[in-house]
Amino acid sequence: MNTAVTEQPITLHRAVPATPTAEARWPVAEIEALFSLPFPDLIHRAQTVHRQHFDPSEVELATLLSIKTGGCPEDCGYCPQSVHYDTGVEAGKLMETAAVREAAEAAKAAGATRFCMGAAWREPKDRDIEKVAELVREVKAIGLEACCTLGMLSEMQARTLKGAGLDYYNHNLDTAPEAYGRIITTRDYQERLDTLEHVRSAGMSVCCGGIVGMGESRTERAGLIAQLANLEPYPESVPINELVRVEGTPLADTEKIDPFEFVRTIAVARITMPTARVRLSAGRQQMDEALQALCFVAGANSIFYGDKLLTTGNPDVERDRALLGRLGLHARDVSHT
Ligand code: SAM
Ligand code: DTB
Ligand code: SF4
Repeated sequence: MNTAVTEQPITLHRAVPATPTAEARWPVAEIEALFSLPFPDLIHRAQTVHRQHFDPSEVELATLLSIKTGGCPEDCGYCPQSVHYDTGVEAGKLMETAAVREAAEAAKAAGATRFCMGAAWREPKDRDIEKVAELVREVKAIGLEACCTLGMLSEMQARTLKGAGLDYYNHNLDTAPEAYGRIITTRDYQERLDTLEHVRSAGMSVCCGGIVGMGESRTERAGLIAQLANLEPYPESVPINELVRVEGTPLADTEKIDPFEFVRTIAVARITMPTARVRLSAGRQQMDEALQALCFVAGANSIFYGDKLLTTGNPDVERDRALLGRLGLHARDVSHT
């Protein structure tokens, strides 16, 4: 494929450079200043912004399904699905359509409105995209919002998925540019930004966030949020994951992040990306319910819903329903929109 000829220089959605410039909407230093606010002040600001744009008692329920598990050639230091680490995750094939349909129907029946299909690929092959496009059509026919996370995507592949009805594409920046090389060596930051560009130019909504608790500094956490918040436009969906420390991965023994620092990260994401769905993502199984409640107060308004993430556990649906009930929160309902 002659990409040199077909690729246009695109400036519209370009992220700010790693070193912030005067034009950056959110300089890293300003984001760090938010992180440093007294906790009640930070939460108050986040709640105020949240209430300007959302019903503060509404939470989106998104169900994840690993449609192709394990055997990934990338070396992401957090990931149990990388071939580089011995984590006990077995490599599988792409799931059959009927099994995916069944999982999507079950997610819908349980109350989810978004269904996210994840594959342990560095990048899909064109023939994989054809198969995933079929899965997207199935999910849309059930009446769910569809999201995929399949690794790096070319512009053509993004267009094919958009044509099949894909609403969101998830591709995380994971961490700040300066921390990135400590975590992943097999693809660079710019390649991630390029995929986001392809998703945008195909007309899909962007789901992009990162992981905290990988041993990064507060400045680096602020650097991740700056990258996200300075995307033009910023992502519609922002998953904030706490590292799930999986035995066998290089990050398994990383010190656990202070829970209040995790809440601060959610609040700062809410303040800097006011209209985004901020998702309290991986790591909930390791959190107590009071901490999750604080995350909702800090502006999180989406969760992964279902007893499994991709390969690791997540609270079961009864427990989540009970938690939302105890907090007086309700699930987002898209049937009238
Ligand atoms: N292979 C594709 C890719 O990396 O782009 C898609 C699937 S990958 C598992 C999606 C995201 O899951 C990663 O970018 C990372 O943010 C998150 N993730 C993976 N392992 C994790 C872990 N142990 N803890 C928290 N988040 C994790
Ligand atoms: C995201 O930001 N978090 C999800 C989803 N996007 C694909 C994945 C979390 C994976 C946690 C580790 C696992 O279960 O394998
Ligand atoms: Fe592969 Fe994605 Fe895991 Fe990285 S995060 S090893 S690309 S499955």
